[in-house]
Amino acid sequence: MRVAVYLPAEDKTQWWVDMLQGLLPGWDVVSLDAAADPETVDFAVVWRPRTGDLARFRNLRAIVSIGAGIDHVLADSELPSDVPIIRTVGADLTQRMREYVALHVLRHHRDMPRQLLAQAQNDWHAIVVPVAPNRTVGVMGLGNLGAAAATTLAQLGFATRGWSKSEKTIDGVTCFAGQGGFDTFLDGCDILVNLLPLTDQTRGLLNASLFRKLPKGACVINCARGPHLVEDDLVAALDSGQIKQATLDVFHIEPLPTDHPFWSHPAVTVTPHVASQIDAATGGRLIANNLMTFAKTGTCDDVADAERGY
Ligand code: NDP
Ligand code: OXD
Repeated sequence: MRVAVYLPAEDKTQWWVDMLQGLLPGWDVVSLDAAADPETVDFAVVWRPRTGDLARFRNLRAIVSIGAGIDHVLADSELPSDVPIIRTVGADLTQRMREYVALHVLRHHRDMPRQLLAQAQNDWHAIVVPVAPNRTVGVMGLGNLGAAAATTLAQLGFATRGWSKSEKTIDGVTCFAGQGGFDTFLDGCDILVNLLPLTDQTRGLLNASLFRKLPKGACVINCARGPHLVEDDLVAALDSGQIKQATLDVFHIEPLPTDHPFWSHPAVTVTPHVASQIDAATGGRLIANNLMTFAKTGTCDDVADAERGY
């Protein structure tokens, strides 16, 4: 079997080539750019491939996304449409996202930004906040990551809601579904967490109309994809006080340009797409296992539904 690997950073590509080669003895793992005889390549393992990268492999059996999202693969307008896309997911990724969401929800809940501001002014300023059961947190997207994050928040005691496309039942979480449940889900959410995949239906969903449906002073955490957010709408909502604070892990352009206003906005916390970065060794093992299963059986657990976009 031949595997072609691509990540935007050349040194990272070589690192992944070497690691996967070690995990797939007897296979031939090469960098996508160095893949001679493209028609002999069986699998591509990619993060943010360039337009046309995958079309030249005419006999691909599957494409592996080095990540949970497949939007970065589907963004290629020349993508061969009939090749299955395999996500990279697992307990490591879920655990990391639980930690990130818990950290930032608690931070907003306990008003840490204001507490740190008081410290910077040598101000012994006790901020008393409601207890978690009196704070409503909503999680948009109840897949692998959203369901785990919502469960963690419920275990911490928050009044937790979730929203997904289809109906769900999750212990301790009040679940809403579809467009019909959207406004009721948002109404009263003090802290909103986005864990939706990026699709035509979800692009731009974090916008002025949504912010108006939240209580005044709500906080927003976007740890899914940058284009879910209409950036100017967030800045306007922060400036008017409709939204009190935002934590943003993902952006339209990554790395976030050094002159982007989010870097210095007093109500924005920026993290560099690290909410849940699978460690490469764990990711490599997951990918190698999926490739071996797919090569043997023609499928594996983590095949995404490219038509619905996740
Ligand atoms: P899943 O595919 O497992 O779950 C997606 C969830 O979103 C499902 O519950 C689905 O509903 C729901 N959904 C999709 N479309 C809609 C819609 N139009 N309306 C309402 N609900 C919808 O995804 P994961 O949990 O694995 O990952 C979510 C996203 O997180 C990824 O796509 C990626 O973009 C992002 N991510 C970010 C990381 C980071 O470090 N910042 C790391 C990893 C992922 P249903 O169940 O009914 O189909
Ligand atoms: C992913 C990511 O999709 O890291 O896994 O964003």
